Amino acid sequence: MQDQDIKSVKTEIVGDIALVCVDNPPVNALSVHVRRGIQDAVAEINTAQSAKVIVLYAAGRTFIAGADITEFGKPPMAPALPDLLNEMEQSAIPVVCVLHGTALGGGLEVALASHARVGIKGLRIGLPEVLIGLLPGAGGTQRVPRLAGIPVALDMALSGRQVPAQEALEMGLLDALEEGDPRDVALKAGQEALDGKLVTRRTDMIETKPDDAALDAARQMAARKFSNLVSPQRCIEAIAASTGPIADGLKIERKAFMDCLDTPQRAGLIHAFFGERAVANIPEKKAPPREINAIGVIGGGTMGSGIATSALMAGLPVTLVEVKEEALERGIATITKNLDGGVKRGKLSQKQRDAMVANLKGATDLAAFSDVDLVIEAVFEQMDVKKEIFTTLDSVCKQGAILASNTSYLDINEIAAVTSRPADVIGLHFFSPAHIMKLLEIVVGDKTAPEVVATGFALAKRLKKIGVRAGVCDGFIGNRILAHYSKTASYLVLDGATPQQVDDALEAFGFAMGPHKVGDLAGLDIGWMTRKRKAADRSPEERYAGAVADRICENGWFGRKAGRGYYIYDEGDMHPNPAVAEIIAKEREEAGITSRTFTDEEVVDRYMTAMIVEAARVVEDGIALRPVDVDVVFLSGYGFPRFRGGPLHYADTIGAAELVRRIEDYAKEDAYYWQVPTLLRDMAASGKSFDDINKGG
Ligand code: T1G
Repeated sequence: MQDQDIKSVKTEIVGDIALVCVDNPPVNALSVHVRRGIQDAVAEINTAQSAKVIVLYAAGRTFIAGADITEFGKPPMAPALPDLLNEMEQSAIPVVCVLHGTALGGGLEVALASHARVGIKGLRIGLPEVLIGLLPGAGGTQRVPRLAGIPVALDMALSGRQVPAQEALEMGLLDALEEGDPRDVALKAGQEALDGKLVTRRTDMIETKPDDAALDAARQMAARKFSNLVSPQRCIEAIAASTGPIADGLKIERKAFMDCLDTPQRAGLIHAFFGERAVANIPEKKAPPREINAIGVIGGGTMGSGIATSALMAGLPVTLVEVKEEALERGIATITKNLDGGVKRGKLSQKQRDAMVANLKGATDLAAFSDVDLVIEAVFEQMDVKKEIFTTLDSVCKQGAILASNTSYLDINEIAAVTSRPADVIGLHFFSPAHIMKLLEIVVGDKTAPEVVATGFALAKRLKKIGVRAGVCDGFIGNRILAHYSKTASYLVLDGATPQQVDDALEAFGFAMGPHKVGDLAGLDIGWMTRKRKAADRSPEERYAGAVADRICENGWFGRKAGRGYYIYDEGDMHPNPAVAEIIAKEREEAGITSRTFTDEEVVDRYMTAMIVEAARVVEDGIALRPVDVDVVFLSGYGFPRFRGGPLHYADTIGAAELVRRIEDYAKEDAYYWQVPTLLRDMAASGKSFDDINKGG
């Protein structure tokens, strides 16, 4: 046994019971030293016959939460988990597992290969491998069907959901449910196994009941819902094999697992997993966050009511202020409707919803904020209106209260400058619908205090959102990059593609919705206002991208809410708006453009290259701390396909040199729009990747 193994896995003999405890913080991941420690412990107890039952449990906040994801992509180190679990299953001395916290993936598979499973109240189990581009790779596809049937295995392995302990007990994946400290429960379970009260048996000796109907239904669902992903179908194939001898099924599972381990989408999904945690690594990490016990929201429109809903769902009391009574009532009605939606979707109980509504107060005077700890302003995107509000807030709010703006692009420094407390001013940019979207851009002004930044991140965690630190510029991270690459979609249409082709190509790439459909959904008038706002600043060298959209808006066709935009929305039916084709033809004629065809690949290449160009500039300018911060913004706020890991992770699959070549090629058509960012040129010269930069390279 190696030193590290001794530290991670400890054996304690108590009478005829051998307690084997895994202790590998923070989540008892199955790192190689844990696997070796378990293997040695089980072997030694069998050799020495030092006990009549082995009980495996874990220290800390959770039982084993899975394989050590940081080991993926590195050379495998023995023992491989499947081999360890087969040895454990064949142990002559019965092995009982005691589970607490979140027993996930390989952690659940360890339990499934033991001879009985005892859960501790509050336990959740799951097979989340599909969420990181994999499938259960250590017997989960073979042992869950034996214990709980094929439908349960399909549900858990294809959804990756966490199953509460009581449900797991009813499924047959747990043999008992206890309360108490893991070691105490382990001792009790060991004694009950010795007394025959807890029945132990080998899972591999149980036959799986065939269920072809469930398998066929799963195949059809996966083809529809996961058309871009590899592992779901491979997972179904492995579960189907569980009706045969376990040795054969394990071989099929292993082959499928190893194939998926090598896919770019496994790399993309794991990059997303760690990225969502890396973004909390900010310079202000050590600053003490301020206590937030009550929040004020100004503005009961779509954003304000969404933000208020999000805060109420996190258990925070909210005071909503609107200028007029009827606007206030409308805001409160929207919030109540949002909460009722949560009940309908099974996210909230009626009791929880009622408590949240009771936690909401309304007022039409900013003086109502005299005692709140944080105010979030969500009114018109007009600087003079915001300045007026922040001037008043500065006088009515208590010392130490944080004043935040939900602005999506305005200058936080300019807003802070009208107050006597610029250190307490910050941007909290939510994404609509604010009570659903995970992303929260935390915009840090020049004078924002470190503890105010830390408070923004603590608030994000409390609201179950992903906070990403952003510097001050027009559009911060996401909208600044969007403003750039959305022009490419317009240029493609002006030069020969159709809006539908652009949408279809990008949806095939993995976007949930193409840019023209997104525009129709959000409202084309928003972009129209932005173009007007920016008209004065637009360089004469820039090719105007808004002509077609302007003509559409001039007809009042603002998209879905107007019944038509790029598409016509007719009672559930949606099809291209023929008038748009006429507008495009006219704009081409007026601009003297001879239209050309584009392949779908060219559409994707141009669109993604434009996104990468501005994303590189955002990193270069220090608006985003790292490339991974840009990835997380796009994964959690812009519908970027998660299996691709985000725009700059995707850029690494192309490589800086090829990107520079592409940009220089496109620049022959439009040297102003297509310019190589310095960072990208340096990376092409040094051979560095964005991941190297993430790692501090
Ligand atoms: N491997 C390595 N590190 C992990 C990890 C893992 N599986 N899970 C979490 N961490 C790190 C995480 O990066 C963070 O690090 C810290 O632990 C706390 O995590 C063979 C192949 C368990 C529900 O997919 O879902 O088993 O930032 O912030 O919010 O078939 O972590 O502190 O440095 O998320 O309390 C399957 C993934 C693996 C579970 C806890 N298992 N983890 O949530 O804490 S594949 C998973 C989670 C597998 C087998 C296959 C969550 C959590 P740092 P955290 P949390």
